Amino acid sequence: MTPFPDLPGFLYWPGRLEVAAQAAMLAEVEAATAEAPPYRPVTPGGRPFSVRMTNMGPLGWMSDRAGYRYQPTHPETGRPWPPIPASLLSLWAELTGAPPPDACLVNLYDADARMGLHQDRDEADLTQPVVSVSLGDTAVFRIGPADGGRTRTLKLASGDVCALTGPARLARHGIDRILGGSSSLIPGGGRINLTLRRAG
Ligand code: MD3
Ligand code: FE
Repeated sequence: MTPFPDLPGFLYWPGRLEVAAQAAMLAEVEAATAEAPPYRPVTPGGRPFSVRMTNMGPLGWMSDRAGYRYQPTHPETGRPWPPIPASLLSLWAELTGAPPPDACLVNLYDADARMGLHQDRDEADLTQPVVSVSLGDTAVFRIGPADGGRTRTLKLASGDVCALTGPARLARHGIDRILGGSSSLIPGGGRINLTLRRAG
Protein backbone atom coordinates (compact mmCIF):
# COMPACT_ATOMS: atom_id res chain seq x y z
CA MET A 1 0.00 0.00 0.00
CA THR A 2 0.92 3.67 -0.37
CA PRO A 3 0.18 5.25 3.02
CA PHE A 4 0.86 8.81 1.83
CA PRO A 5 -0.49 9.58 -1.66
CA ASP A 6 1.66 12.72 -1.82
CA LEU A 7 4.76 10.54 -1.32
CA PRO A 8 4.45 8.19 -4.30
CA GLY A 9 7.07 5.46 -4.30
CA PHE A 10 6.84 4.98 -0.54
CA LEU A 11 5.42 1.46 -0.35
CA TYR A 12 4.39 -0.15 2.91
CA TRP A 13 3.41 -3.73 3.78
CA PRO A 14 2.24 -3.87 7.42
CA GLY A 15 2.68 -7.34 8.92
CA ARG A 16 4.46 -8.62 5.80
CA LEU A 17 6.39 -11.17 7.92
CA GLU A 18 4.51 -13.49 10.24
CA VAL A 19 5.91 -14.10 13.71
CA ALA A 20 7.70 -17.33 12.71
CA ALA A 21 9.42 -15.54 9.82
CA GLN A 22 10.39 -12.66 12.12
CA ALA A 23 11.93 -15.12 14.60
CA ALA A 24 13.82 -16.91 11.83
CA MET A 25 15.14 -13.59 10.50
CA LEU A 26 16.15 -12.51 14.01
CA ALA A 27 18.13 -15.76 14.41
CA GLU A 28 19.93 -15.06 11.13
CA VAL A 29 20.77 -11.53 12.24
CA GLU A 30 22.03 -12.85 15.58
CA ALA A 31 24.34 -15.26 13.76
CA ALA A 32 25.64 -12.35 11.70
CA THR A 33 26.17 -10.10 14.74
CA ALA A 34 28.22 -12.86 16.38
CA GLU A 35 30.56 -12.55 13.38
CA ALA A 36 30.31 -8.75 12.96
CA PRO A 37 29.64 -7.19 16.38
CA PRO A 38 27.40 -4.13 16.51
CA TYR A 39 29.39 -0.98 17.24
CA ARG A 40 28.52 2.67 17.82
CA PRO A 41 29.55 4.84 14.88
CA VAL A 42 30.37 8.53 15.23
CA THR A 43 29.34 11.32 12.89
CA PRO A 44 32.03 13.07 10.86
CA GLY A 45 31.83 15.75 13.60
CA GLY A 46 32.64 13.10 16.24
CA ARG A 47 29.15 12.75 17.82
CA PRO A 48 28.23 9.16 18.72
CA PHE A 49 25.05 7.77 17.15
CA SER A 50 22.49 6.53 19.68
CA VAL A 51 21.87 3.63 17.29
CA ARG A 52 24.39 0.78 17.15
CA MET A 53 25.16 -0.65 13.71
CA THR A 54 26.64 -3.53 11.81
CA ASN A 55 26.23 -4.82 8.24
CA MET A 56 25.73 -7.89 6.10
CA GLY A 57 26.76 -8.27 2.47
CA PRO A 58 29.73 -7.35 0.27
CA LEU A 59 29.49 -3.68 1.30
CA GLY A 60 28.59 -2.07 4.62
CA TRP A 61 27.64 1.51 5.43
CA MET A 62 29.71 3.26 8.02
CA SER A 63 30.40 6.66 9.50
CA ASP A 64 33.44 7.95 11.32
CA ARG A 65 35.52 11.13 11.43
CA ALA A 66 36.56 10.53 7.83
CA GLY A 67 32.92 10.68 6.63
CA TYR A 68 30.09 8.43 5.47
CA ARG A 69 30.91 5.58 3.10
CA TYR A 70 30.45 1.95 2.13
CA GLN A 71 33.33 -0.42 2.77
CA PRO A 72 33.83 -4.20 2.51
CA THR A 73 35.13 -4.76 6.06
CA HIS A 74 34.09 -4.20 9.69
CA PRO A 75 35.85 -1.10 11.07
CA GLU A 76 36.86 -2.82 14.32
CA THR A 77 37.57 -6.43 13.36
CA GLY A 78 38.85 -5.73 9.82
CA ARG A 79 36.98 -8.81 8.61
CA PRO A 80 34.53 -8.92 5.67
CA TRP A 81 30.88 -8.45 6.60
CA PRO A 82 28.88 -11.72 6.81
CA PRO A 83 26.60 -12.55 3.85
CA ILE A 84 23.05 -11.27 3.43
CA PRO A 85 20.69 -14.14 4.42
CA ALA A 86 18.80 -15.81 1.56
CA SER A 87 15.44 -14.91 3.14
CA LEU A 88 16.26 -11.21 2.74
CA LEU A 89 17.52 -11.63 -0.81
CA SER A 90 14.23 -13.37 -1.74
CA LEU A 91 12.17 -10.66 -0.07
CA TRP A 92 14.03 -7.97 -2.04
CA ALA A 93 13.53 -9.86 -5.32
CA GLU A 94 9.84 -10.39 -4.66
CA LEU A 95 9.15 -6.79 -3.70
CA THR A 96 11.39 -4.89 -6.11
CA GLY A 97 12.25 -7.13 -9.05
CA ALA A 98 15.53 -5.18 -9.08
CA PRO A 99 19.01 -6.72 -9.36
CA PRO A 100 20.15 -8.07 -5.96
CA PRO A 101 21.28 -5.82 -3.11
CA ASP A 102 24.97 -5.72 -2.13
CA ALA A 103 24.50 -4.11 1.29
CA CYS A 104 22.29 -4.67 4.32
CA LEU A 105 22.70 -2.15 7.11
CA VAL A 106 21.63 -3.47 10.53
CA ASN A 107 20.50 -0.72 12.92
CA LEU A 108 20.03 -1.73 16.57
CA TYR A 109 17.87 0.54 18.75
CA ASP A 110 17.43 0.42 22.49
CA ALA A 111 14.40 2.20 23.96
CA ASP A 112 16.27 5.54 24.05
CA ALA A 113 17.80 5.47 20.57
CA ARG A 114 16.71 7.82 17.81
CA MET A 115 17.74 8.67 14.26
CA GLY A 116 17.57 12.28 13.08
CA LEU A 117 15.99 13.32 9.78
CA HIS A 118 18.31 12.57 6.86
CA GLN A 119 18.46 11.44 3.25
CA ASP A 120 20.18 8.26 2.08
CA ARG A 121 22.50 9.37 -0.71
CA ASP A 122 25.74 7.46 -0.27
CA GLU A 123 24.74 4.78 -2.80
CA ALA A 124 26.20 4.85 -6.31
CA ASP A 125 22.85 4.68 -8.14
CA LEU A 126 20.10 6.62 -6.38
CA THR A 127 17.47 5.25 -8.78
CA GLN A 128 17.75 1.83 -7.08
CA PRO A 129 15.22 1.06 -4.31
CA VAL A 130 15.81 0.57 -0.60
CA VAL A 131 13.86 -2.10 1.33
CA SER A 132 13.46 -1.88 5.12
CA VAL A 133 12.40 -4.64 7.54
CA SER A 134 11.46 -3.86 11.15
CA LEU A 135 11.91 -6.40 13.98
CA GLY A 136 11.10 -5.98 17.68
CA ASP A 137 9.76 -2.86 19.36
CA THR A 138 7.59 -0.47 17.36
CA ALA A 139 9.25 2.73 16.05
CA VAL A 140 7.72 6.11 15.30
CA PHE A 141 9.07 6.69 11.78
CA ARG A 142 9.01 10.19 10.25
CA ILE A 143 9.08 10.85 6.50
CA GLY A 144 8.67 13.87 4.22
CA PRO A 145 9.52 14.96 0.69
CA ALA A 146 13.12 15.39 -0.49
CA ASP A 147 12.79 19.13 -0.88
CA GLY A 148 11.69 19.95 2.62
CA GLY A 149 7.86 19.82 2.63
CA ARG A 150 5.86 18.69 5.63
CA THR A 151 6.83 15.47 7.37
CA ARG A 152 4.43 12.98 8.92
CA THR A 153 4.78 9.87 11.05
CA LEU A 154 3.94 6.21 10.73
CA LYS A 155 4.45 3.48 13.32
CA LEU A 156 6.68 0.66 12.11
CA ALA A 157 5.97 -2.56 14.01
CA SER A 158 7.75 -5.92 14.03
CA GLY A 159 7.27 -7.68 10.69
CA ASP A 160 6.44 -4.49 8.78
CA VAL A 161 8.31 -3.96 5.52
CA CYS A 162 8.63 -0.83 3.42
CA ALA A 163 10.26 0.00 0.10
CA LEU A 164 11.50 3.39 -1.02
CA THR A 165 11.34 3.57 -4.75
CA GLY A 166 11.36 6.20 -7.48
CA PRO A 167 10.40 9.65 -6.21
CA ALA A 168 10.50 8.51 -2.54
CA ARG A 169 14.09 7.33 -2.76
CA LEU A 170 15.45 10.70 -1.64
CA ALA A 171 12.74 11.34 0.96
CA ARG A 172 13.86 12.84 4.29
CA HIS A 173 13.25 10.34 7.05
CA GLY A 174 14.22 9.39 10.59
CA ILE A 175 13.10 7.63 13.77
CA ASP A 176 11.53 9.91 16.41
CA ARG A 177 11.33 7.30 19.12
CA ILE A 178 11.00 3.66 20.08
CA LEU A 179 8.00 2.37 22.00
CA GLY A 180 9.89 0.35 24.63
CA GLY A 181 8.22 -2.91 25.64
CA SER A 182 5.88 -3.01 22.62
CA SER A 183 7.20 -6.35 21.28
CA SER A 184 8.49 -9.52 22.89
CA LEU A 185 10.39 -10.72 19.78
CA ILE A 186 13.84 -9.62 20.93
CA PRO A 187 14.95 -10.96 24.32
CA GLY A 188 15.61 -7.93 26.53
CA GLY A 189 13.67 -5.65 24.19
CA GLY A 190 14.79 -3.21 21.52
CA ARG A 191 14.35 -2.84 17.78
CA ILE A 192 16.38 -4.01 14.79
CA ASN A 193 15.95 -2.44 11.38
CA LEU A 194 17.43 -4.04 8.29
CA THR A 195 17.85 -1.92 5.16
CA LEU A 196 18.71 -3.62 1.91
CA ARG A 197 20.39 -1.49 -0.74
CA ARG A 198 22.42 -1.49 -3.90
CA ALA A 199 25.40 0.51 -2.71
CA GLY A 200 28.10 -0.13 -5.27
C1 MD3 B 1 13.23 6.54 3.12
N1 MD3 B 1 16.84 3.57 8.90
O1 MD3 B 1 19.23 3.06 7.81
S1 MD3 B 1 14.03 2.49 7.87
C2 MD3 B 1 18.69 4.12 7.49
O2 MD3 B 1 14.37 2.45 11.04
C3 MD3 B 1 17.39 4.48 8.09
O3 MD3 B 1 16.52 2.29 11.13
C4 MD3 B 1 15.63 3.85 9.63
O4 MD3 B 1 16.90 5.53 7.85
C5 MD3 B 1 15.48 2.77 10.67
O5 MD3 B 1 19.16 4.90 6.67
C6 MD3 B 1 14.43 3.95 8.75
C7 MD3 B 1 12.98 3.11 6.58
C8 MD3 B 1 13.74 3.79 5.49
C9 MD3 B 1 14.95 3.32 5.06
C10 MD3 B 1 15.59 3.90 3.99
C11 MD3 B 1 15.03 4.99 3.32
C12 MD3 B 1 13.19 4.88 4.87
C13 MD3 B 1 13.82 5.47 3.79
C14 MD3 B 1 15.63 5.55 2.20
C15 MD3 B 1 15.02 6.58 1.55
C16 MD3 B 1 13.84 7.09 2.01
FE1 FE C 1 17.93 6.39 6.13
